[in-house]
Amino acid sequence: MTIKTITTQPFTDQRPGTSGLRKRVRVFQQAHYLENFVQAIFNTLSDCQGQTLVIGGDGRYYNREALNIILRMAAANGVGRMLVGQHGILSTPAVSCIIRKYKALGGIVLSASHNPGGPDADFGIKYNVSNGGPAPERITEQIFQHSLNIREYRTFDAADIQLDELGEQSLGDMQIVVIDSVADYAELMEQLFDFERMSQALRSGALSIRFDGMNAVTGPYAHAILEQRLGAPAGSVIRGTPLPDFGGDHPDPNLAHAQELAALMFSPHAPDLGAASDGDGDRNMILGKDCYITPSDSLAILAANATLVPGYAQGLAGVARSMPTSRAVDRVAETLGIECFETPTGWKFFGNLLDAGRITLCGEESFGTSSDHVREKDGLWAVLFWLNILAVRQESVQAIVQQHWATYGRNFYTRHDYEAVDAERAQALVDDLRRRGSELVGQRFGSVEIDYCDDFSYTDPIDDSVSHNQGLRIGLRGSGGEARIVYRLSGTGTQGATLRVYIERHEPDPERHDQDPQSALADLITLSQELAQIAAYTGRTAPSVIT
Ligand code: VG1
Ligand code: CO
Repeated sequence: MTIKTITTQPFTDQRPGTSGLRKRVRVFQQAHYLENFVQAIFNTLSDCQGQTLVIGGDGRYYNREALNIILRMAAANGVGRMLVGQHGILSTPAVSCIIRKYKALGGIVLSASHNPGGPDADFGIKYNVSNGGPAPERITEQIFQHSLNIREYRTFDAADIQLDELGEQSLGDMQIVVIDSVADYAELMEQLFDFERMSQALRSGALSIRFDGMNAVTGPYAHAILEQRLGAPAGSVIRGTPLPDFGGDHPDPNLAHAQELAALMFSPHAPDLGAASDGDGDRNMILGKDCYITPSDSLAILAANATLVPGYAQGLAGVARSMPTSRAVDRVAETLGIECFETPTGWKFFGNLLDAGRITLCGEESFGTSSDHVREKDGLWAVLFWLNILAVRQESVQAIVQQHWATYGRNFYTRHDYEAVDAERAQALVDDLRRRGSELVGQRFGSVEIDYCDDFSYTDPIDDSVSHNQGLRIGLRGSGGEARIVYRLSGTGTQGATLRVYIERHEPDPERHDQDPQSALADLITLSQELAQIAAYTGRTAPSVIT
């Protein structure tokens, strides 16, 4: 076995997006493509000699091949030890947990999250740093710069690595340890939640759950935690085996893609809690009998009920939400008298606040919620949090959300995505709206008036780093409570551009809480299309996905 240095040419499109580098599988399969990016990571980590790294993926097509390539390159780059999930499987929150627990230098997550998998679908790679969280922009930018200048990469001449049996092996001077994918994560969950109480409720039938693993990575975690440890009856976890193509479905936990679960939850046989997670296990969708909880509301409700859960019984230091997330949690923070931060989209922006102990809970409207227990969003954690609250309060999900709205008012919320539109046209739409922003202020449209229009910039309160152009915010006042429309372009898509439009209005009056968000927000939805001239720029008269 020898180290080889391979000559290569740079690719120009390896700038990491909102969450790592995501491309079509066929792009990654081009000669040297994955290798270049991985070498760019090693070049950025000049200090990986003799260090420990964690690696695993969501089991999608190309997971094993990529793992073998990366392990050989790690050995050739002087890494001391690689902790690898058995069968190459680790959920994103599990990678974060393991990096922290074993004090690794960092980790590599192989996933394109909720994007479909298979030879004609998507693959992705993301580097996480020693706090367990996604690399901050400063580091992803360095990786990109290295990728533009790369001329060679290092690899090891060796046979494929055995990933199915637990235990140690070596590759040159590097040690490879195949670890149980679930054990460390499950142990952490046991420290945070009241497993005894939840288990009693589930075993006695007082509480019931249906969890949809969407044929993706959370299946093994959900089987082990919900069914084996907590004693939920067999069958409580559906689609619980990770498949390379996720069974041909989008592993995206929303009402459109978790149809079987959604149908059950709106039927007479609905269990108390319905939930789903995404491809890599960091997202969650929460449903009750006949009710769907908006992720923004879920964050607010977890914050308001946190002290019912042992791991958070001491109260919260503060909370944070991504900018487009509804402001429901802001109201809870105000009542609790704690800080609430508004960060750009993407989990990497929560890392500093969590490390500094300024926040305990944080979340995004895109079905992401988590706390300071790891540095990633965590799907199953959110489900256990809800389960713990239900076991303590012994009320339905619907009763809990209605009481929450009665106390804080309801933030009606929806996100409209215009997917796979022409990238230049989408950028022109945003640029044009930004230019017209100041003229719009003070203008009336029907019953609302534009209060402000800005392009969101964020200064990190811990390290003062600044991120510009994070989305256009339009604030509105007028009939109903304060309202907001936000526009931004996705940083995770792999085809053309995706325009995301986020629409929100606060409604204090409980008499008006029982409306469908699409009708409660109908006037703002129309306004969102007109203000940005969406049809003229994209040729689309309706969004492709509504969540
Ligand atoms: C989307 C979401 C964002 C999330 C990101 C990664 O990004 O909007 O909130 O952090 O996906 O989530 P964008 O740039 O496409 O809007 V995951 O579960 O795909 O890693
Ligand atoms: Co994900």
